[in-house]
Amino acid sequence: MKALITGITGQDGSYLAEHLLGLGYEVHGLVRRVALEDPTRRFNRIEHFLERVTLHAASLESYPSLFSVLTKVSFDECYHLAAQSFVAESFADGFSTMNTNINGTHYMLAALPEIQPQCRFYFAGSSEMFGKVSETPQKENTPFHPRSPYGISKVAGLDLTRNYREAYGMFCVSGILFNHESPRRGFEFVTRKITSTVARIKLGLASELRLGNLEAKRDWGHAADYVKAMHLMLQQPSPDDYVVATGETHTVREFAEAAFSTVGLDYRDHVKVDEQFYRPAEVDLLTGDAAKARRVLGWKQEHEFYQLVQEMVESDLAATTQRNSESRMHISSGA
Ligand code: NDP
Ligand code: GDR
Repeated sequence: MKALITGITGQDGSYLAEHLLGLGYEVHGLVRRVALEDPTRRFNRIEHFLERVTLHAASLESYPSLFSVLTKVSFDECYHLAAQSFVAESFADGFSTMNTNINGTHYMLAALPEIQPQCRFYFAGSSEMFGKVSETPQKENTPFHPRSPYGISKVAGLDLTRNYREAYGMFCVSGILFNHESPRRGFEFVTRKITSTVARIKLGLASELRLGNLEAKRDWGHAADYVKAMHLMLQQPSPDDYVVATGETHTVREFAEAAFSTVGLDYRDHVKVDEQFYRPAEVDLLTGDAAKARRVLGWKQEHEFYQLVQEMVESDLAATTQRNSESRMHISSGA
């Protein structure tokens, strides 16, 4: 089996590639040319399996570059994960988020019926599509009310994916994934911002953590569990969309409390609320109902919330300790 992963350098792309390699897939990844030119910095999540995957340079902004990759190899499955994925950034530059996320998805879908109609397609939908939720927990048929340019772009991506399924009879599915985290999460997302700063505070390298809305509630799972659901969705006899979530919700405050207490600290001594991290429109509460994914796909989560928090804090403590001692050696050697 041959799979193409767009966004292979991201959190989910790296876990999905590992999972597919473990299943014996030939894995290809789509990366930006700048990443190929700066592999040490840009490939940090995938460097441990770089030798086992084939990378192709392309940009979501360029239809010809995507078309060209799709003409080179015949893929059985395509996981379209690449996106501008940071919600706050989508308020700062909604136009580029829309362009990358909507046109990028449309380009991928438009190329497939012509060149590779057999290729099964996965679109990375998001709980952000539910936005101002009309029911709790949210499930596949809960109406969408996105609250950010990012959320709007994901609704458009899901609609495009469904339309290619219905119009061209292609095997196209969307996963509606709730927040999922890991030690590979980007530093700007709140969980990693918290765990990386907890590590710095514990080691005496920082003293405070500035956050926005502490009362926002999220359904946080582990990325390693969620990529397995993506793969399962493409193994079904017919294409369909699925919610993937834990069904458990916690506030940002509770995440911070748990992360600080992992290293014996009290979050109230370090967390400061800073208005600059508030969003123009907030998604207050997300809790997913993954009953369909469990029933039809046989999917189950293997990590629970406090285990996830602990894993992230411990990983950041180890990495920060190592970086700190390397820079001390650097200074004492006079380099
Ligand atoms: P990341 O931000 O970690 O990764 C995003 C990936 O997209 C990176 O590989 C990035 O490449 C690539 N990318 C961004 N812009 C472009 C572009 N213009 N051309 C080519 N590649 C591009 O996201 P995650 O791994 O967390 O998420 C994967 C997908 O799932 C995203 O679509 C996200 O919106 C969606 N999602 C994520 C959830 C989560 O909780 N993690 C929940 C629901 C949906 P580069 O390394 O070069 O920047
Ligand atoms: P989210 O994740 O917007 O849910 O999108 P993020 O971690 O950025 O925010 C979660 C919640 O925390 C609140 N918050 C802060 N957020 C950040 N980033 N920084 C802060 O300092 C801070 N303080 C409070 C936010 O307001 C928000 O309520 C993620 C992304 O991975 C999307 O791509 C994905 O689709 C959704 O999850 C599901």
